[in-house]
Amino acid sequence: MSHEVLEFDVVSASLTEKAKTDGAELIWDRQQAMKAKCGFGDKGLCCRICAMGPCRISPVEGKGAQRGLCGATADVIVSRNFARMVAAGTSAHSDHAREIATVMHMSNKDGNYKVKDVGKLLNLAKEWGVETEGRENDDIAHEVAEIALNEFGKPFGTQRFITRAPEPRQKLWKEKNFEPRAIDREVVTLMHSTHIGCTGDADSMLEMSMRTSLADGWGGSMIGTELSDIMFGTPTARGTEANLGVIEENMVNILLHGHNPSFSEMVVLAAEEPEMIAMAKEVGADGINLVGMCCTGNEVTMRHGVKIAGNFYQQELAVLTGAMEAVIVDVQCIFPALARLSDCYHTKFITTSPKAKITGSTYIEFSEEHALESTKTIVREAIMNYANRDRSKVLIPQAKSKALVGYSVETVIQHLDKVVNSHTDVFNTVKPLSDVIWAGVLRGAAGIVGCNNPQVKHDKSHVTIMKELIKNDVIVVTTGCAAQAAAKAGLMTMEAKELCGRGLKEVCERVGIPPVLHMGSCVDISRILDIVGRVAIERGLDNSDLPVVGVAPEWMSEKAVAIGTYVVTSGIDTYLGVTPQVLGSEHFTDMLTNTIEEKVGARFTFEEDPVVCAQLILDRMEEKRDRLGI
Ligand code: NFS
Repeated sequence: MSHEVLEFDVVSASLTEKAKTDGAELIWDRQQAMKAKCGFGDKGLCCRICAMGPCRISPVEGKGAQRGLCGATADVIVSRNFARMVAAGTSAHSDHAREIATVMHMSNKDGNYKVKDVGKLLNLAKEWGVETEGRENDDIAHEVAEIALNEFGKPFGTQRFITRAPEPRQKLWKEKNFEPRAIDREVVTLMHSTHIGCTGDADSMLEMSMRTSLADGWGGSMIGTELSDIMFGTPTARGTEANLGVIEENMVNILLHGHNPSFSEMVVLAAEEPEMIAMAKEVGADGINLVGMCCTGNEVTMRHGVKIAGNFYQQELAVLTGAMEAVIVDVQCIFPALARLSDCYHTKFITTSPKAKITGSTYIEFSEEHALESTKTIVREAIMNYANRDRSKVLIPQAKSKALVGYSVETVIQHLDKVVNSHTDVFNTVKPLSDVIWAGVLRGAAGIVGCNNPQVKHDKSHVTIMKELIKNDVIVVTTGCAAQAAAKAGLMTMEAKELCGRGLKEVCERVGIPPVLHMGSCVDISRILDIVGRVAIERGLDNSDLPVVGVAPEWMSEKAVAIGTYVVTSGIDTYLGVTPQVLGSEHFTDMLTNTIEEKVGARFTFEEDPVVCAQLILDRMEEKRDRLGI
């Protein structure tokens, strides 16, 4: 097992020693068994889209096979593989959103699913032209949900939320034919176009991918965020703790892992039920300790302060503590390896979604119709398993950090309102934020997002880039597993202001926020699009004019490819700390990192060294500031 990758995360390192003793296999063991990566796949040059192949194009130009059996070149194969990642990522986020819209459509003030943020419901109803006068909230919610559901398959028109973008951006999308139509349609069209014998032109393939990605960012993801806030509450600032040390020795520990709040919210409710807590006490525990991981962890920490056990890379380690009664999952980012690993301990690995059944897990299907009852059955399984814990196998690392979380756009604006001068300024806008950027107190803003990836050291790139940026007066907003890296590193505390430059430190003190703001899960990158757009609109500019960037230092999933593409297509430069599998096509790589800027005013940068990456970001922000004359 290579310990090099763990160097940055002392907590993880102590547990991997335990894995050896327990005979448990971890990702690092599998990585070693895998040996070298496939050189063709790594460059995006392997094509298995039809059964004439698989075809592999030689990475050396002029030597070996230069075309697949159908004649597809490296450019075509690389671009098709990239497009398919965008399609899959868009599907994942959007299908998640569809589930939220579905429970909203069945919501009822007396049922398990009920509208929590009425104000946000009414705002969205107004935005979508839904009559609200004299109507019950449930009625309005059902109509809004139906409109949202139609965004997936409507035969005509484009995504509704694109009208939230700054006007120059909307104009550009229209001119370039980037306006996303129905979400399902964009995904299907992209899949069709990557079929053998369809698109054989890398430029066109990229453009189609860009349009599909917008159906994610300004479609599925934004619908997911908006409707989740309406149904489960818009996040507000609150305290929590993060890292494996949140697992408790004398409690029934339940790890909630996956993505969809329509499930996790119900688990939170079930675990709070007095009858469940009493049952936990009956089996000898002090109570129930629900902890989160990955994006579902983000959803429930943002709305309830549920503690964060860790990020993507730590899912196996949570089981390895030997103190986890159950790992409850729904969809996405779940290692199938958890089934085998759980067998080394008493842990029950419970899958709940027909979309993510895993061999070797205990499958208890979650029913939205009987949501609370259904999750109570699952929580009961965990409680009953407490007696089976083998205390000789328990090792809970003590490390954990405090963190402030819950910074939705609304909450950020509420904080900004505190510094508004009531004589000269208006409340409820992002103007104070844009003012400090224009005054140079802040040099810019960075959205740092994404996963963990064993190709880089765990959390190192996230934390290094964040620290470099805040030191240089760049405010950081973050989501996904990057946010959890920040929480673990103590960057979401008021004390972290000491790591900032003078300007950002003063902003943190006056506004009462940490320098790194937790904005939620990966679908909540739509919150970042929203706040960037508001600043641009406030200044009468486009996103691409602003000194703001997106960064995915340790990304690994197809969702991240869709996100990076919609962020760039929205006019925001994006920095990737793991190089995507595109280098097999010089032309396609050049499009992503260079010529795409002519189309949308932003581009990708691939840079694996986090310190160099941070410097490139800072340079780019200064370049943007110069262009603005600020
Ligand atoms: Ni995002 Fe969230 Fe984490 Fe990566 Fe997975 S949990 S949706 S894909 S690994 S940040």
